[in-house]
Amino acid sequence: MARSVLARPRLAGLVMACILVIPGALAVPSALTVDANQALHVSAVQDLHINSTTGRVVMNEVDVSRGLARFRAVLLRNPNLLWQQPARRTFTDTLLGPTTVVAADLNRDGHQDVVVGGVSDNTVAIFWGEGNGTFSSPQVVTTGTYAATSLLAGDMDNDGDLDLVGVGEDTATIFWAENLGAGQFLSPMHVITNTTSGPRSLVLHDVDNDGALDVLVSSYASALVGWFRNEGAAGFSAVRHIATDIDGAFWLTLGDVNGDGTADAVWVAYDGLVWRAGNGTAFDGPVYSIFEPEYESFFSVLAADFDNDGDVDVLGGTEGEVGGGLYLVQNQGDGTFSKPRTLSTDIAATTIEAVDLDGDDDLDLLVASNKDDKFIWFRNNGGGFFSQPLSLDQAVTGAEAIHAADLDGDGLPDIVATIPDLNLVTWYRNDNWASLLPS
Ligand SMILES: *[C@@H]1O[C@H](CO)[C@@H](O)[C@H](O)[C@H]1NC(C)=O
Ligand SMILES: *[C@@H]1O[C@H](CO)[C@@H](O)[C@H](O)[C@H]1NC(C)=O
Ligand SMILES: *[C@@H]1O[C@H](CO)[C@@H](O)[C@H](O)[C@H]1NC(C)=O
Ligand SMILES: *[C@@H]1O[C@H](CO)[C@@H](O)[C@H](O)[C@H]1NC(C)=O
Ligand SMILES: [Ca+2]
Ligand SMILES: [Ca+2]
Repeated sequence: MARSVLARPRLAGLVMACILVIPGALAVPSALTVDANQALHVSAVQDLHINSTTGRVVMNEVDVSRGLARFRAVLLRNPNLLWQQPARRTFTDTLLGPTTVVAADLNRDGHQDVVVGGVSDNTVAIFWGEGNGTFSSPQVVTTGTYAATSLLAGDMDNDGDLDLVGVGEDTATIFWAENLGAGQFLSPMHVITNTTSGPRSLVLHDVDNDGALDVLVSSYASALVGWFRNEGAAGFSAVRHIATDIDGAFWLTLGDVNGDGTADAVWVAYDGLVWRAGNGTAFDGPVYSIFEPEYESFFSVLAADFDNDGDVDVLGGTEGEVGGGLYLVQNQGDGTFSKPRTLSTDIAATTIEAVDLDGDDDLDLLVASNKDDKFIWFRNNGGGFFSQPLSLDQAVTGAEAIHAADLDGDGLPDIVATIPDLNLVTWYRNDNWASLLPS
């Protein structure tokens, strides 16, 4: 533990802060003094080393390992003591009302491109990436009546390039734009449905194991969680219900909740988080409740292994009259869930995504909060125990979409986001955030 803290260049700062934060935890070496305000000062560090036999951290002949360990625990819980908010990098401020954003290599040059939808003039625009953080000016790929409020990239026609699938909340439409390769898209777009009013979240997954990506959608207005089967050249089937008798469906996601090797559907119902098993052909069996809070309504949900114990947990965000909350419900290994753990009670998550931002092999949490005008992330300290929120950007009126992708080719996920009220598409470079934080 202490060894990795000491391996860092900011050693002196750590030790000093350690003493200031938790003075009681340390034996005080002669080089330390206490001032009238009870602050401790290191007047001279004559010697600071790790004993190679014992592994203990020794300062001026006094063992300070315990103090450092306590300090590390404080930092893990509140890494804001070391965290610095990254600079906002702007793609553009000229597209009107950008809502959704996704990154994908659309022209197969090995670099991530950035696609933005939902602009007020019904365009889907691509910023072509050069793999080093430089992007082209926006290229409008498709115009029409379909303002995308959610976009995903997937190879819908199995020709080896990534196509774009979008939902237009206002036009009851789910469409896909066919990539002809090299960044050209077939016009007009293919319409999967234009009768699903208010489609919200979108998932691409091969539900029936036939090698073609199907399109799953949830719609609050249509009280629908359903999927459209990709039938190849024949287009898409009519909607197939994941469940009927739906009471409100904001957000849908997939994850193998019962560990049988098939993706199950997890969604936000009016009164809580629920799931239903996939069986390799469709969705089947009872709709199980995961968590039903008393005074809040869930808005967003993710299904992933947050505590690294090999099963799929569920993390949901609520939006209340005031504020909102974030809750992790851990899978007990068999599709039953433990009591929820609270990450926050004052963040209303509009968009959430799970991604390992600090390279320690667990899933951190990215949040855009429209209500709180913030982009933030929560660091997973292991075991699904999350840090306090770390600010990526704040005072961003109408923070909407957030998505992680390596935009500059350094192997670390960066963040791309939209702020429709300010006509902004922005990104935040991950310049090795892990090095700013305790490990
Ligand atoms: C390391 O600790 C051991 C056990 O306390 C002690 O005997 C030894 O002298 C220490 N080594 C150094 C270089 O201080
Ligand atoms: C990125 O690469 C392109 C093409 O090689 C080059 O023109 C541009 O200057 C580079 N940008 C940066 C920031 O290195
Ligand atoms: C929906 O799609 C059908 C069939 O393609 C088309 O005839 C109809 O005009 C569309 N409706 C709207 C509102 O776009
Ligand atoms: C899967 O579920 C569907 C829908 O309930 C059902 O028709 C089908 O028989 C099930 N398949 C298997 C293999 O259980
Ligand atoms: Ca294609
Ligand atoms: Ca788990």
